[in-house]
Amino acid sequence: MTDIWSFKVILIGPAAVGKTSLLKRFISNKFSENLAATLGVDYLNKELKFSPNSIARLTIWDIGGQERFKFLRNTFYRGANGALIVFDLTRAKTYKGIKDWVYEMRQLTEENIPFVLIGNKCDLFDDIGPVVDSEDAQRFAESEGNIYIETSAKTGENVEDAFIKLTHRMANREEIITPNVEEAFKAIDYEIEKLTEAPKILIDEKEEKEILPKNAIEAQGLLIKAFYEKFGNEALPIIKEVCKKQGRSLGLKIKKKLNDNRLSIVAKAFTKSYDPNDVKVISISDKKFQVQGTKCPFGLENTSRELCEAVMEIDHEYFRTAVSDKIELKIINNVAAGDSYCDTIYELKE
Ligand code: G3D
Ligand code: MG
Repeated sequence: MTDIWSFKVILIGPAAVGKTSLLKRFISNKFSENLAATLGVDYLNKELKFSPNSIARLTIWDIGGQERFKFLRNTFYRGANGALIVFDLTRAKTYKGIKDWVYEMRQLTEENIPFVLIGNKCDLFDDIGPVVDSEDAQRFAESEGNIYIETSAKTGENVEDAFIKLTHRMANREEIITPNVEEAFKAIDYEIEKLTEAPKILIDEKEEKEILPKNAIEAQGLLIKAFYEKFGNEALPIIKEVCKKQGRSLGLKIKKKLNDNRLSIVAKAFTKSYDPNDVKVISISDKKFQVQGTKCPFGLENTSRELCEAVMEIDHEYFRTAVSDKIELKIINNVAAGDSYCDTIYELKE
């Protein structure tokens, strides 16, 4: 059986080092002398057979190195599984800036993603001679647990090799996305949308300024808040009980869909039900899942910690059902209690 993997790869580095040329070479085995400077973000797909039984579907994102595209960086980096970090072997300045690129990448990607450091334009060695210390580049890449390769987009030297090596590294460390799970996620996305968004209430701009629920979850939040305001702490066990049932129902559906009870897999499906702008995954493994959010989907901001805990019974029960009843939930911060963001940890206690 052939394993199919999906990876997002980003191409980063200063302007004019040859990122777009490397991409074109890899995708279509062509080199074009007159590429227009990359405008904003561009991405291309390619299937790569990287071992006898493994195919990777790579989505390769290319960004202009120009400062003026800084605002696109979050989208660009989000969800990347690996990076090619490129400098120009004929311009020392491009190598000096590489640490800043690594730093930026580390800030804006979720985990310690693998990279291949690329010294490009090695075809010009004979004309120009060494401008950058290759051994230093190698040491730097290795100090970060990664590798260094010299390429030429012009002759094609080592270009495919760089992509293959990166793909191996992404596949080797990937505990989160197992083969074909990506396909399963597409199916559950639809399911989750139906469950959590139910018919969207159409509202015009003017009405939106009043507190009107935008979807079923916000409507549920309004009801919960009204109930809590009227009955105070007495309402909490009732809210908790109902939310637990809701979590169990969602958990059973996901369990059936995924047919895999590892925390990492369930957590990944769970995050897909949120707007990626509102949540940030801090860590994800089969033992622990930590996630932060800036917005409460129920609109419970500035109510109380107790109310948040009661409603979070949905998520807790979801994980208990879909993973194991040994899942513990710790709420470190929450916007309901007035914190600026929510921070929660789900841990599998054996
Ligand atoms: P970028 O996407 O990093 O900004 P480009 O870089 O791919 O646009 O390439 C910048 C310039 O370097 C281009 O030249 C391109 O032809 C050239 N180039 C890219 N890779 C190589 C290489 O491996 N060897 C040589 N000799 N040149 C390369 P122009 O003149 O079009 O600006
Ligand atoms: Mg470019």
